[in-house]
Amino acid sequence: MANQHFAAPVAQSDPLIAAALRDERGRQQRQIELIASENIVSRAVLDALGHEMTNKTLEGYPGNRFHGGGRFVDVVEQAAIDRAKALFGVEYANVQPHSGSQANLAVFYLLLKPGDRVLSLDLAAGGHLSHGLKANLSGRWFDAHHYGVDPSREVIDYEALSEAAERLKPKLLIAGGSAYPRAMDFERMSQIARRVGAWFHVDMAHIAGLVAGGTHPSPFPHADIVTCTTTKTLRGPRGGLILTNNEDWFRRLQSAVFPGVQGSIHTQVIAAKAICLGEALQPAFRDYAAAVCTNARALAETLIDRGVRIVSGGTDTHLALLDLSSKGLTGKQAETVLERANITSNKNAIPNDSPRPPEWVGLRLGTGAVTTRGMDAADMRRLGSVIADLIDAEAAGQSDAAVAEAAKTVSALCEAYPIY
Ligand code: DSN
Repeated sequence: MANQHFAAPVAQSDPLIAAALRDERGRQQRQIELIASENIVSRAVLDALGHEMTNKTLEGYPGNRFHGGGRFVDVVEQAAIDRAKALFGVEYANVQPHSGSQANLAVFYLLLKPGDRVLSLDLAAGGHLSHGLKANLSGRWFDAHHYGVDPSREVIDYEALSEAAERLKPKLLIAGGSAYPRAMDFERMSQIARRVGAWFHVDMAHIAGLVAGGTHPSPFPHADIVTCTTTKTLRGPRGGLILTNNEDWFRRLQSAVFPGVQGSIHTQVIAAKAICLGEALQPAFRDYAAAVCTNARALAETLIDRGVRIVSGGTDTHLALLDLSSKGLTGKQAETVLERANITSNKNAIPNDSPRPPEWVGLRLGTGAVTTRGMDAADMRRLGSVIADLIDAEAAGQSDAAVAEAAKTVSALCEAYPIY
């Protein structure tokens, strides 16, 4: 008789978790996902994530491991490294970080000492918590300062950034974030970094797929070091990458990841990373990346036409940031009414927003996942109109009818563009 430890499916062995897994699949099928950090991975990526490779413990790097039995994982990790290098046109890649934050931590471990100064995009201007937020280890251990956006145009104020860099003389200048909708001028930022003797680190987590697909300027050759996640627009598993052309750093970078900030690798995730990087190397991925940006523009323009203010007046990327203050709503109220109609989004700070999340007036929308489902600009105009109806109805305090109507449109779109 088969050993039940190996044979029993989760539905039999753990009904509570099986039900939650089933319900989550149903939720994803039924809802339109507009959270900018999410996407929908391929069946091949899912196959790798659920593979027995997860059983394998390994430390070290391909060909130089601390445990035996690693030859097939070596194949997988070497493929991930080679594909990352080919995709982003760089000399060196470390594919082991468990997340974008871990990748950033390894960069800090490589380049900084506790107390060193960093200069990064303010969280409320679209930055990321791992770039020096006081509540994060990066803000606790480093002397973090922030640059922001020009108050009228709401794009990075490069003059002010340059002045701050001259005054503060940071050791590391960090670009990138979670809610910045515009293309970043990496060349200009690298010039500022060089002038003040700082290293230039780009965290391209949100835009990695757009860089890979050629719809956002690449941080290379301007950045000294680049981190990203493999989720989001790159459409892969939860995990991180570190990329550089600096030969002198590479050996120390390897040690910074392991044993610096991590132990054994997530073997099955590295297989999934290799698959997603292989997918991103296909010509079709360029079409995908272009469609993501076309869709984001169509969504933003529809909302603008309906009187919703969009931070910076539009988007160059996969995301748009709505300012709901003129509608008298918080981001949380908007997030909630959208969710009642099966549209998933998240409240977000906008530049100069309240420090208290419940009072934030921003809502962040991203088009990575809907584009993966196959939706196009016409669908985005339909969706934008539905979202505007929901916001207006919520602002008027009468959202039930709008929610019911919107849910019908969402259901029709989900049926037209099924997943899994
Ligand atoms: N930084 C978070 C986000 O952008 O939603 C998670 O990646």
